[in-house]
Formats: sequence, structure tokens, C-alpha cells
Amino acid sequence: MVKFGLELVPQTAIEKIVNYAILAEEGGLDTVWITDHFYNRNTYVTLTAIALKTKRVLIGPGVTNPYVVNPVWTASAIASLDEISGGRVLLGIGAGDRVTLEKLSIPQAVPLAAIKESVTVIRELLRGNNVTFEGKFLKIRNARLSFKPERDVPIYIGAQGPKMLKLASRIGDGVLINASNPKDFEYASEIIKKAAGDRLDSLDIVAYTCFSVDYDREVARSKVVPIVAFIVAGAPEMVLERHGINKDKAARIKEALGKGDFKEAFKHVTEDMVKAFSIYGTPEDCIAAIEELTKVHVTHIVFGSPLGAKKKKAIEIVSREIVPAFK
Ligand code: F42
Repeated sequence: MVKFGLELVPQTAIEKIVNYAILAEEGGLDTVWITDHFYNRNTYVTLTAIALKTKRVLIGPGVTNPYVVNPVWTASAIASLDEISGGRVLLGIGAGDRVTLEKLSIPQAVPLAAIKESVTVIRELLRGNNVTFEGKFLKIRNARLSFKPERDVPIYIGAQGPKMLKLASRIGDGVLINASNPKDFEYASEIIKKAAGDRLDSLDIVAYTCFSVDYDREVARSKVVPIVAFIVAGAPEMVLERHGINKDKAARIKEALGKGDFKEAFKHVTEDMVKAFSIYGTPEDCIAAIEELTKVHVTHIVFGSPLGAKKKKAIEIVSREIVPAFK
């Protein structure tokens, strides 16, 4: 059965984020993911607050990265969170958002090695092992946690590109794919199937969607436009081609965003862009779109930003009308 999760961006007071997580748990969702960007409220502080106020839902960073946060620190944070949540933690890790890394003058060097080595080291530390490691990205001598979780914590890897998808399928317990359209999952699942081999059945393939629901379709649509503008501006050419999006139109949006002219950028977001990069509309529209994703090997849907005009209302609609349609 398909699993459901909620992405929360800690841009608002932690108390509010915790209340959304409680709503998600009460509404029958399986997972809650907290994004990680240094300029928002701290991911682990937010997750700790959620851990203390929830009982069942699985929680984790979605996703942290090994450039800003040293993997040994991540291992310790995840083990601590596992303890305080009663064994409900998932770790989401990825190569990091390039724009954010640039602000810190951190080059996203050797991202494949960075993820592979970090996952290896974090897993060993979480198993209570003593780690000495000499890699391209990480060099660690005689490191060990003074405590450890009582189980193997599942590790999910954020991946979009072909090489990262391959790596994630080989070493991850799950793959978090930032996409909302079946075409992207058809593409990804070909790579995943080949790379995962025997592990395919146990691999959790997650659609980390840009999602917006409202009884008024136009209201739902208006909320995804700004996010879609940023996705289009950052999308590789191959992805634009996959969705038949005109490169010049995408370039116009990128240029306007670069100048900070959001109104101009959003004006150029077309219907094909919105359809390619988001799930939006009435509950029925969203159910139909999710059904399409389940046909292309997606095993887990994460409802991501913006969710809707009002987050609380959107989570209630998701819990009451969308999730039950799949149970
Ligand atoms: N990033 C954040 O910073 N914070 C978040 O909260 C966050 C959430 C999130 C949720 C879901 C998700 O899927 C991604 C999310 N991200 C978040 C983004 C994430 O951190 C990564 O940036 C993203 O998932 C990585 O995307 P990607 O698979 O396209 O990987 C990049 C690095 C890439 O270019 N991959 C290429 C590929 O084909 O997969 C390979 C690049 C390559 O070959 N590199 C060479 C190498 O050796 O590694 C050398 C390159 C060089 O010059 O160093």
C-alpha cells in the first residue's frame, strides 16, 4: 500500500510546525519530513519538538547534507532523535541545495562520493561501530558514538540526476525524488530498477511533490505558481525537454527571478509548466494525479510545499479526503 508523508518547511514558529505534524499524525499520515536550510529554524530542534508531541508518525530531516553538517554530527543527532522519539526516526540526506551552499562559499565537490561515504559512515556509527575511514570526501579516525539506536535507522537519499538515482538505489533504504509528474518517475524508475536489482522490493521510492489542494482549483493553482517558477528556473535542460517546455520561456523566468522581479517571472509560468512540476487542484484532481504516480513505481507520496492557501486546511483535506481514498 502506498505510504503518505508531509514535508514541512520550518519558516514559521516551531509551535505551528509541531501542530501541523500532530494534525498529520492524527490524519493517518505515515511520515513527517522537515527540510534543512541554515536560514530556517533548525531542523533537529524542530524535529525534537515534534518527537515530544507525537507518538506514531515517523519523522526525519528531509533532507540534510554532508557539506554544511558533518556526517558524524548527523549520526549523533539522528541517534539522539531516535532515542527521544522512541525509535521513529528516518534520515533523509542529499547533496545540498546549490544556491544555499554558494551563500556559504562551500563548493558541492564530488557529490556522489560525498553521499556514498557519508551514508556508509553514518550507518556504521549508528550501529555502534568504531569508524576509521579514508575516502575522497571524508577522513575519520577512530570515531564512535557513546550510544546507539536499537535498530537500523532507514536512510533515504535525495536524488534527481541519473548517477545519484543509481547510487541511491544501490545504498539507500529509500530514494527521495523531488518531482510530481509521472514522466519523471518513468525516467527514474528505469534507472532505479536496473541499479537496485534484488533490493527493489524493499526500496521506498518517494515522490517529494510540490502540492496544493483547495476546493477551488484556481486558488490551489495560484499557490504553486511561485514554486514552479523556481523549479523551472533551476531545471536541467534534459528535464525541460522531457516535459516539452520551451527553453527560451524558461530562460525568461530565470532572468526575471535573477533580477528579483517576481511578478514578471510568475507571469511567464505557463500551464504546461504547472502541470509538469506540481500536483494541484481539488481533492478529486489530486487523487487522480496520485493514482497516476502509483502506476510508475512510486511507493510513498510526500505532500510538499505549498500544500494550499492555508496549511492547516490543506492538511485536513489531505487527511480526510485524499489519504483515505488509497487505504
Ligand atoms: N536540499 C537542501 O539543501 N535542503 C533540503 O531540505 C532539501 C530537501 C530535498 C527533498 C527532496 C529531494 O529530492 C531533494 C532535496 N534537497 C534539499 C536537494 C538535495 O540536497 C540535492 O541537492 C539533490 O537531491 C541532488 O540532486 P541530484 O541528484 O541532481 O545530484 C546532483 C549533485 C548532481 O548533479 N548529480 C549528477 C547525477 O547525474 O546524478 C551527478 C553529478 C556528478 O557526476 N558529480 C561528479 C561526482 O564525482 O560526484 C563530479 C562533479 C564535480 O565536479 O564535483
